[in-house]
Amino acid sequence: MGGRKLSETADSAAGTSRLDELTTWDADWRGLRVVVTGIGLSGFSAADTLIELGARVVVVDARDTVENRAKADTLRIVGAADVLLGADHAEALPAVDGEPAELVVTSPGFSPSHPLMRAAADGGIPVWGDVELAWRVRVREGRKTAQWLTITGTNGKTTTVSMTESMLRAAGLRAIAAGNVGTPILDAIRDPQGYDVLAVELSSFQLHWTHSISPLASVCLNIAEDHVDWHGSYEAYMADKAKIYENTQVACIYNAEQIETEHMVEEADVVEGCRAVGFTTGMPAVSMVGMVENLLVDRAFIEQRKDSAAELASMADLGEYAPRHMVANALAAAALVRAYGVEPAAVRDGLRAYAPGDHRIQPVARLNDVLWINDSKATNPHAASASLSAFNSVVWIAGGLSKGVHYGDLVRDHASRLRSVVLIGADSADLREALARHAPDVRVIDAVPPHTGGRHAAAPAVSGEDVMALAVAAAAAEAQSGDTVLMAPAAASMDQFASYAHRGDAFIEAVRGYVEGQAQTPKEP
Ligand code: UMA
Repeated sequence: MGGRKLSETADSAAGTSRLDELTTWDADWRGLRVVVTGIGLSGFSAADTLIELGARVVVVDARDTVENRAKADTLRIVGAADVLLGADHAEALPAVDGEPAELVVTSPGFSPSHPLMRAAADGGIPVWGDVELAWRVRVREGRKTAQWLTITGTNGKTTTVSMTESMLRAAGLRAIAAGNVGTPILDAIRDPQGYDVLAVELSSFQLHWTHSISPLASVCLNIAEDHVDWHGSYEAYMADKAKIYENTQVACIYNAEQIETEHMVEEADVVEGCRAVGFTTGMPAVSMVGMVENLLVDRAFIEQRKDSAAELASMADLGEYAPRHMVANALAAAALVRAYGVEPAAVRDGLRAYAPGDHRIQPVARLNDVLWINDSKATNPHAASASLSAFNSVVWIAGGLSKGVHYGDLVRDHASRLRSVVLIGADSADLREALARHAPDVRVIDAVPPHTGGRHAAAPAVSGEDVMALAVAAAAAEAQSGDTVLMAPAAASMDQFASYAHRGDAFIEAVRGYVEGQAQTPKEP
């Protein structure tokens, strides 16, 4: 870690002098020609903000849907120069009021290889994400300026950001979890009451398009292969994740059990005086938070850290199902809020108040000594591995959009705990192949038999609800007393479901249907 001046930004293109001045809400944004790409959650809030600031805004989105048309109408009413919907508009950057754009503000989903992003790069037009824009407008006369605590990682971001929010609120602060977790960061920034602290979840996509943010404290929880298709390579994905630490002011928090995150901190340019603080589920060394027996403790933010530790909370404060990675997330959240100055009692109270979100190792039912768990949020191998580790004998429901990742290690590491695997997903060939190679003795069952539409594009479509009902029926037939049926697909959901939440809901509904069906089945005398 080395100190550096904060005025250095990473705007790559030349001629950014006007943009360099735009570092507060009250700066002169009037007439700035901006193309906003995407009219989803973040694109809409970015366009709306820029219009409020007086910029001239053209919005582009490849999808011409009813929902997007309604949003387009709203933006036109509030003053957008133009809104262009449809695939034809996603090829070349439009002009704004007849002149080239001075700035592109993109939604996170647009990858650097997208034609519009390429056009911006070729034309020397800077590209900011909505998070960069939010950072630039966070200071506003007459409003309080929130500090940012930033969180990234392949898994556990949403849990950690929610725990962080809960701890901050327990300390009596006005705080909100924003960013990738769901509330666009610009909506949080524009809240009229303002916040003391923002707990900001940042995806690798958002980090890619972020250049100058300077959080009070930051953490990369862990790193494993994901989103390779978007970033182009694992190395590029890691490099974007590492940006979380840039310009951090007080504490860069790393995972002491994953050396890559420590290396990221070592390489980061941070504000002079910023400290590196580790978190571990083992005994903490000096400048770490960690565990001593069943207590979460702090050896980083207390004066006598050389020879003592402060108790933050106990395992019991984390609730009934607290696998190891949940403890790690709690420790990371604790380190973030301690860097801000939150007292230990608020860490404990925040953990007690925290209710885990749905779809994350969520117990759904227990019947005939079989536990049914929904982990639809396990959209990649790393997350699925964490939940498989928590159970001994598993009927595993898995598969979906693989996003170009590899399944070999996952299957090899967990082959011994698998009773059988029920495959969902329109095409789970990669996972099937890994199972054949690394777990040849484990039975693999297609939830949707191929001839009814599972793996053949020409076959009739099967709804997500039907897929899950078939998967649950197949898993029920496999499961024996003491088993866990775990739906942790290690893949994205969008090939068969609208989202991971839809996939999880379909699972819950199917399990409940199955359980009710069992209750109504007359028992043998
Ligand atoms: N679009 C295009 N072309 C593209 C990509 C997108 O035209 O190549 C358009 C789509 O037609 C759509 C809009 O852009 O109308 C969607 O933009 P987006 O995909 O960037 O999504 P948003 O609705 O803006 O939501 C984003 C995050 N989505 C993604 O990063 C994909 C949300 O995270 C986040 O909650 C929201 O901003 C608020 O900050 C979701 C997510 O799936 C939960 N994140 C990924 C993850 O966690 O793994 C990264």
